[in-house]
Amino acid sequence: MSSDDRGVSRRGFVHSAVIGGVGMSLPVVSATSASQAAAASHTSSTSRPDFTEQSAALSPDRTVTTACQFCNSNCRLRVDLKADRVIGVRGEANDPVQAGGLCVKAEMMPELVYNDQRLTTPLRRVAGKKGSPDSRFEPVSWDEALETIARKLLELRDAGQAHTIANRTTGRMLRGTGSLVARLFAMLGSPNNTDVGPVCNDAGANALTATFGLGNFTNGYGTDAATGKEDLGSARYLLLLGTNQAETHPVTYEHLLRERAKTGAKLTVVDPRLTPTGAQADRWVAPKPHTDYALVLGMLHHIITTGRHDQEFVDRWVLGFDELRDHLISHRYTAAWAAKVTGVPEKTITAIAEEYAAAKPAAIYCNAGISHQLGAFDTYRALTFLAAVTGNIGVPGGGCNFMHNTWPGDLHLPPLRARTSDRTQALPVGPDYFAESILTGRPYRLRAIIAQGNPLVSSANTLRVREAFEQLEFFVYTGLFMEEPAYYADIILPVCSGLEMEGVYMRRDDRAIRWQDQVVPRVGESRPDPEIWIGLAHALARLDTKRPDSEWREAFPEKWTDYRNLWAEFVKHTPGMAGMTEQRMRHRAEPLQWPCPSTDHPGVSTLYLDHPSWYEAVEALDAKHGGKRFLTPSGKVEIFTPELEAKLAPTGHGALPVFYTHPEVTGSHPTLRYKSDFVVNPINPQALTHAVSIGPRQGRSPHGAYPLMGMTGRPSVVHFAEVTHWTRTGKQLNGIRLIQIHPRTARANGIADGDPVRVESPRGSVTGTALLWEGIREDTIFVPNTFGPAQRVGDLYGAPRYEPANVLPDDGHYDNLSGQQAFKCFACRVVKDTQSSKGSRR
Ligand SMILES: Nc1nc2c(c(=O)[nH]1)N[C@H]1C(S)=C(S)[C@@H](COP(=O)(O)OP(=O)(O)OC[C@H]3O[C@@H](n4cnc5c(=O)[nH]c(N)nc54)[C@H](O)[C@@H]3O)O[C@H]1N2
Ligand SMILES: Nc1nc2c(c(=O)[nH]1)N[C@H]1C(S)=C(S)[C@@H](COP(=O)(O)OP(=O)(O)OC[C@H]3O[C@@H](n4cnc5c(=O)[nH]c(N)nc54)[C@H](O)[C@@H]3O)O[C@H]1N2
Ligand code: SF4
Ligand SMILES: [Mo]
Repeated sequence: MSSDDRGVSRRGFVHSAVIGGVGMSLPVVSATSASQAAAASHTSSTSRPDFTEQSAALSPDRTVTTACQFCNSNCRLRVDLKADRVIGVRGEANDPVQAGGLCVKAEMMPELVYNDQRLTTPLRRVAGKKGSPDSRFEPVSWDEALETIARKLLELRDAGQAHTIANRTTGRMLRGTGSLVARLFAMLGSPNNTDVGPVCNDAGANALTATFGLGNFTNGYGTDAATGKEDLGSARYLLLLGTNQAETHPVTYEHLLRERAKTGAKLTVVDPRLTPTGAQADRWVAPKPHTDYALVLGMLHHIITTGRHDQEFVDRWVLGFDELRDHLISHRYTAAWAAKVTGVPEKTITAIAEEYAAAKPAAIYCNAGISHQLGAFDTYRALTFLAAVTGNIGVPGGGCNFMHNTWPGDLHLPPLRARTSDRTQALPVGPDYFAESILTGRPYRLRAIIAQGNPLVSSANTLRVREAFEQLEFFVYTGLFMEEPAYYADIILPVCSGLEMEGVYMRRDDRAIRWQDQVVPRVGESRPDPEIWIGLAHALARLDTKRPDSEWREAFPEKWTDYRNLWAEFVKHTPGMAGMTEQRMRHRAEPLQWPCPSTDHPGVSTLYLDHPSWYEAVEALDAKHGGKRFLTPSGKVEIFTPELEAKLAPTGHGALPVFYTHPEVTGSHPTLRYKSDFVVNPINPQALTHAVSIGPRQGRSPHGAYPLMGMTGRPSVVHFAEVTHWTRTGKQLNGIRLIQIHPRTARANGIADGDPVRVESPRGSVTGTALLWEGIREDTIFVPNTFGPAQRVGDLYGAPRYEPANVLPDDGHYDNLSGQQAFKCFACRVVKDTQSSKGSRR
């Protein structure tokens, strides 16, 4: 190991994370230039001596390469061990995108291993009301735990209630777990193996599929090996909406900034608040929350009516351009109209539109700030039209880079030979319908849920979710710690953290994945998820009286508990991944991108690129698409087709987007009304959904009593989901929930910086500490999510136990197509908290 690669990785980002914190006192809109930032990070990384060299205590015996389990920058980790204990975590210097980088969270990977809060054995409830902090559990063997679950699942199946069994995934799992769950649910006869996608960023995938054919992030980081050209780094314009990459994808964002320092690309960041991402931008644009949809329609109108679109690309590749132009004109979605809705000056809207249309190539990036809106699908569709009409799709440095729509999703196992029966229609898309189902019995009542992840913190309207889980007949929680849902569980199953597992875990946004080696032994009796599901299938084999046990065992061979064997099946049976073998990935410093149809194919960076390597991949994905550039029915970019219109119409939507927003956005805007009947969801045909109509808000505006709008989002670069709240470093660096309020708004409410405050919405209230921040709209406050009342590690640092931010948003308003929850807007008020806050222990 060279001292250089040690230096780059261990210092770089922890260092800049600290600078980020201090930056709060800097003038709000001053953007550090990327070149300054790059220069600063270089000096800090290479010019200092490395005093770990020749340190007897800190010279590793061996180093294992693995990957970080947190964000989608998907850093490769070199983990140093001494006497089989982790003594250091370094970044991969030989990956040009990662460039040795890591963020502060890499150091928390070993803290998940060496952690006295870890669950170490399966547990069974022995006393206490569900949800009560006094719930008591006792250790049981794996066999007993899995047989208890199997018995309950078979009892429900035998009573004709298989459809009332549901599973809810999280993004944090070994890849392929979902395929095992799907197989087990098919054999049981339940359609409700739901994915976390609808609460994360599925709307982006759904929109991409409708317009271009594939539901994935369209471009890639680094050099495209097929063309030898830089992909996203070659963008001349970067338009970021609702993504705070500096804190949520720091290492890939740093790569973009490095490349931008070379190209001089202009960066526009659209976010109602100034973040470290916006701090790097040429222009920060702060629309009213939940109105990006209008902003994009206004941009489209301006580009098309002033002839700034790419007529040649449109003529050759786009269906429905004329219909779109007529639609924008007839609805008068002008930049002036958009300015009124968003609060962004008209000349700013026209300027961004002109810059985006003129720069070639121009790349769009979006993440949860767009996905967590009521109109997520339609907003994303409008964004795909921006790229389509300007010819920014299928080109390096362009595209619609809708984050977290990465790969793999659907990994295929060999065909299931066991009998399966027709399944009832699944609940309306999205796990966040669980509470509604349990509490109202509509369309039917769920009776048993198995969960990965944390619905008691991450699902909207927590108070309602609690009520539902108190009533739920049978609940299995799988996780690392005694988190909030554990207190509602009948059975608790301990899972491994990232360093304890071999395989493919996280993935980079651009469809790139890495192989990770196991670094340390498993903690206690914890198991990786695939092993849990194979074990459950074998428990079902032992107890099922209606199906020969051989059917369960053949469907879930024991040898799949070795992840390498499971991966080999995926490689063999999943279209477009024949080149992604364990042997090939294991030795790469860089991750490998899907699709990748053979071991000598470099993997695809730019989707839809008019290039032989793309057409080769298309052939492997689906021979019937052979020769097509876009994977839509027509082979072209589809803005409007009569078929698409007919498909979406029963849900109340159309191919051409009509503006609406959340009823709790201030002002008077069209919004959604939900019909009580169910229709089949056309973009998710195995599930039902409610149809909607678009019209004025019904009932009174909530803003008399709740004059502000609240947004939620990640607290800082320090925390990843709930997991890092269970590490000492996490709670030490960011144990307090800081509520961002504009100084004028704070003053008007008698609030000073650092005051304890309470944020109240029509649903509930949360506490926190006021952070007066000029970089936020005066009508908007920001409430960090992922805090929860069970996070006892904070007690060590006097950090309060907090109610989850999700007591604030409404679960009754969601995108009826994608299932996305509107986490990013709720009517609220903020008051000084006169009583000190203590969260309950759930
Ligand atoms: N208000 C608000 N709510 C939100 C969001 C928001 O921005 N605002 N964001 C939404 C988004 S984008 C997402 S993705 C969801 C996340 O929602 P979830 O996936 O439900 O929540 P996490 O906090 O990521 O899940 C953490 C849990 O995963 C467990 N865990 C960690 N690793 C593993 C593993 O390998 N296997 C298993 N079985 N468990 C594991 C941990 O023990 C912990 O219980 O939250 C959503 N909720
Ligand atoms: N450190 C860290 N990194 C993470 C995660 C984490 O928990 N912690 N989670 C991972 C996961 S699962 C996900 S999905 C991603 C999420 O990554 P991001 O999307 O970057 O994260 P968020 O903070 O949820 O939201 C991004 C921004 O949206 C803004 N926003 C809110 N409302 C609006 C709006 O109406 N319009 C616009 N334009 N912006 C709005 C917020 O102010 C916020 O700055 O991050 C991943 N990476
Ligand atoms: S959290 Fe993300 S940026 Fe930080 S080390 Fe892990 S993968 Fe890299
Ligand atoms: Mo997410």
